[in-house]
Amino acid sequence: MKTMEDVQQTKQENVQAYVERIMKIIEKRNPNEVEFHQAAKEVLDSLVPVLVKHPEYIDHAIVERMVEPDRLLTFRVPWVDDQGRVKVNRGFRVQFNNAIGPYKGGLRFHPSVNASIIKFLGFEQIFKNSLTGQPIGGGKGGSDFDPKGKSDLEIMRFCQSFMNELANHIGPDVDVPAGDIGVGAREIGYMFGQYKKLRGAYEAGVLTGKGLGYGGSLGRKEATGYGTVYFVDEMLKDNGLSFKDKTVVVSGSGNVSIYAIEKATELGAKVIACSDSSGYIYDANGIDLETIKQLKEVENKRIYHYLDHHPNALYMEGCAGIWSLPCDIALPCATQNELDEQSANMLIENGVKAVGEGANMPTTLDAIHTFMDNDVLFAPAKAANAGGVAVSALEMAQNSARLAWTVEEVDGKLKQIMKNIYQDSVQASEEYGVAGNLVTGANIAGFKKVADAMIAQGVN
Ligand code: NDP
Ligand code: 2IT
Repeated sequence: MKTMEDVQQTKQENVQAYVERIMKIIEKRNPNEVEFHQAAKEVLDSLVPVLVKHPEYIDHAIVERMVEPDRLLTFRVPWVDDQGRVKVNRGFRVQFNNAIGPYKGGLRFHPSVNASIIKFLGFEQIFKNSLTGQPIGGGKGGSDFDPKGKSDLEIMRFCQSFMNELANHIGPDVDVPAGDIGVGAREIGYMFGQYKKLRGAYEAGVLTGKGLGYGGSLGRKEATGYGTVYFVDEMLKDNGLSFKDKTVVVSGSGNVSIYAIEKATELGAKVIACSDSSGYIYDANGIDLETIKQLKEVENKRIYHYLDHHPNALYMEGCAGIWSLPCDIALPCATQNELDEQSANMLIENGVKAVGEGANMPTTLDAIHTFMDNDVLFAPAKAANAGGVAVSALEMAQNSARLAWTVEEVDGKLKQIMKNIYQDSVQASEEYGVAGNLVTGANIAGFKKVADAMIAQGVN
């Protein structure tokens, strides 16, 4: 006779096989899109326990529907450089899922951008946005345009041309883009200006990350980095630890990194290293953030210029070497797959206690497993870096109400949101039998809300 355990085992195996079949379909339909496959695999593997417990999600083909975007737009972006030459880039917007709110997600301008990268980011955004507790769906976009070395006027002409097409597909209740790599307040300003011109109307809530003088929210610039540190702080506290007197390594030196460094330092940590795509700096005294801000936010210079101001610091070529530095806490805040298994092993040998993903998918799947197998506390991106998009949703709320909240109000809400995400992820991990695994916990918590909304709204 079959025992209850046998029945459970069979169910588990059936669901595992079902998930593997969906993974095969994804690989066949989206050939060569390795980043999208990676993001989908991580989520699908973690959904097995929730699908075993809730077969209705299988009956309603929720996973099959979620992995296929509502639409993927690609378009030509022609622009004229300062020498009068015509250039052509490719623009993207993926509108993945709007079951719980308008599509929402950043725009990335980087030469590596392609359909795979935009789809991995858009897919993850569905679950991240759900975790924030705010009414926002999942989307993402960008272009293979390289902002490096471009003049301000070239950036403006590119942004205007990009918006000439994108404006046909977005709106405050439709799809609300924001920044990501290579897109900050300057680019959002140029795109907002063009959208306003094309619409002949002031629709403040169409973009977030706007300047403070025209509808931006206090605290948005800092939100992703601060939020990551708030989340990691919750995780540390839950395990009897804190940032106080810890040695921290933060990769990157862009928007997320700068404000992660700022908050970690405020909480008593010493951040000893950061990087850009060329290399990393190490300052045994703790990084002087004002110098980084001046170099990256004002002068647009490479990170090695830190040594012009701090000659005792060290600069090393190549960004991955940053993970060879001994530290208690590692915060990858630059880009996808920047921390591989070899780097994970180096960090573990050097005694790392916690890793928090400020960037999207910075840790490879092998490296995640290595951290977990070695009991390193691991804060996954969808949960840990959700503070940026959460404050974007607060910016939308302020725009709708035609109000501007104080920085204390926004930061207080951000802190509470990060706490809630941590608790929801922990609770889901316990409920589904993988206590302590925040990757699975966050994926399940984000998934369920969207899945339930999709069932309620019928097949579409
Ligand atoms: P920025 O453009 O401000 O900074 C990006 C940083 O990462 C720079 O230091 C850049 O170096 C480095 N970097 C970019 N690409 C690479 C690469 N291929 N290899 C090595 N280093 C690289 O972007 P953000 O700080 O906004 O974004 C960083 C990460 O955080 C991304 O993964 C993004 O998706 C994620 N994120 C951002 C949010 C936001 O609100 N901005 C919200 C949630 C997640 P260099 O200047 O040399 O290119
Ligand atoms: O990856 C992300 O969450 C972002 N780039 C921020 C998106 C947003 O809409 O604020």
